[in-house]
Amino acid sequence: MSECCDLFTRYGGNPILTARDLPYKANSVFNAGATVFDGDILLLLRVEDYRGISHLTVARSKNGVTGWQIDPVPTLMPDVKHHPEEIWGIEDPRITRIDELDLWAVLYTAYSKAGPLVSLATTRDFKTFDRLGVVMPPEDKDAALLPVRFNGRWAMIHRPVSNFASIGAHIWISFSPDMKHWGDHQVLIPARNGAWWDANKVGLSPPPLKTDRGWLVLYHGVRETVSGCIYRLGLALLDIENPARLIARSDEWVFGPQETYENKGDVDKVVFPCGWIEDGDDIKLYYGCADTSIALATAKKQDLLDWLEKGGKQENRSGE
Ligand code: BMA
Repeated sequence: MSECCDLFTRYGGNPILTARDLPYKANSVFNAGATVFDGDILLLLRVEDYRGISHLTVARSKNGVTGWQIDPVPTLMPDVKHHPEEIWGIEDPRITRIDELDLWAVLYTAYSKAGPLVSLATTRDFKTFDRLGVVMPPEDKDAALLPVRFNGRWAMIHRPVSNFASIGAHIWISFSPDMKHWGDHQVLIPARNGAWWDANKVGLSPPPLKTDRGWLVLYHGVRETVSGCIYRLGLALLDIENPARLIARSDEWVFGPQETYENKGDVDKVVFPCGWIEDGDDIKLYYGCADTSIALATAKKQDLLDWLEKGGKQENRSGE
């Protein structure tokens, strides 16, 4: 069955990257961050080795589709000596270009003995990285920075999980004067309830995209079923001046697992984007498939905004 309006078009040559494309042995490559660097589209791949531990590796391409140049060795390995919280790997990077600081900020999941948490590193060349360490304690993941300050403060979107499971895992926003000390925590996009596609657990997917109507958000919803979870994607819009204000949210998911490479893998029925790139009026969405490979889908930015404005503006009807 096709999703609402087929807003996204899959690239015919999907998946665009698998473990076989890597210059070294690995189990899987998925959930990549994305940015434009030095005229190339740069993906920061999550690579899982044969121990089950993930690290990050750079892949670059002129057209963002083919001809990927992949670093011959892992670009960013867990640094357990200085960062014991990275003991079970580093995962799911989200990259934000910060013009004011002339650098890229990478938020990633560090898999610590106390659970997954959010760590921050910055880079200017995607060769060397400055680790700023843990910015959100466990359990927390699916984090990205917004590229500008709001009244002098940086904003981070993330997804803490409470032990009080009955209330669900929601998307939050927090603010900081220095990217190190975070506060003013607020729920931004709550998980819905019951039969909804995004019931009980939601999380940010790529970093929000600046548009003339607000910050465009793509988020994932996790539907639990008797045969496992289904990861699907929905849209939301945040106020451009105050990103803590949710303007719109889609009722229906806009993208979900359909193809074999999305339905079958180490974890079935998962589409999991950590990066998207603006390419003129188009958006290139890079998404992990079934925790096994990386695929590409494209959409028109205007179509996403129009659809959200018409059909997606249903926050008054949010699930109870
Ligand atoms: C989430 C994250 C992702 C993963 C997904 C499906 O919780 O850990 O890295 O792709 O589960 O397994």
